[in-house]
Amino acid sequence: MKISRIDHLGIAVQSIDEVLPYFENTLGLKCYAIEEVADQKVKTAFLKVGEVKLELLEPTSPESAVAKFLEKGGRGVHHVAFAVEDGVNEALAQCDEQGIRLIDKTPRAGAEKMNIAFLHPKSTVGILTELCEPQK
Ligand code: CMX
Repeated sequence: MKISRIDHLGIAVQSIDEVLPYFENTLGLKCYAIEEVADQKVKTAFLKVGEVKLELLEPTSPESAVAKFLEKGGRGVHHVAFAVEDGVNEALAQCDEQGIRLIDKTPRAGAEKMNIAFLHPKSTVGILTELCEPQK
């Protein structure tokens, strides 16, 4: 696969409202979008750091993957998202061939008009990994 950049870091939080003052007032970043991704049961807030984005993830349901992560004591960085130039489908096929465990066998719609797919952290040195590309 051809990774062009880190698109974003996903950061799990209990409440976007509670943590935004840290990111905006202390770090001086600006939240430019808030979007709910119903499919993933999360509310997201985006801030830019140069070309890389931070995606704050607040669960909207106890069944959300992010809610489970927080419940089990997970904090902070939840996933790393890589932009793939040759497409998520192609990247997934290559990962599958190499025996990497896929969470998503086909891409699905994520925030910011991206197609996304996750690789299981058990196959990716413990880092929940997202592959993404802009929707066409
Ligand atoms: N990073 C690293 N490891 C993680 C993890 C994470 N974010 N989430 C879970 N794990 C680990 C757990 O620690 C656990 O390890 P051990 O077995 O050693 O204890 C293992 O993975 C299994 O975890 P679990 O708590 O039993 O949770 P599940 O297997 O039910 O789910 C996962 C884990 C990764 C499959 C699930 O969270 C998932 O499908 N994630 C992808 C979707 C997602 O995260 N969506 C939210 C963001 C959406 C967006 O950005 O738009």
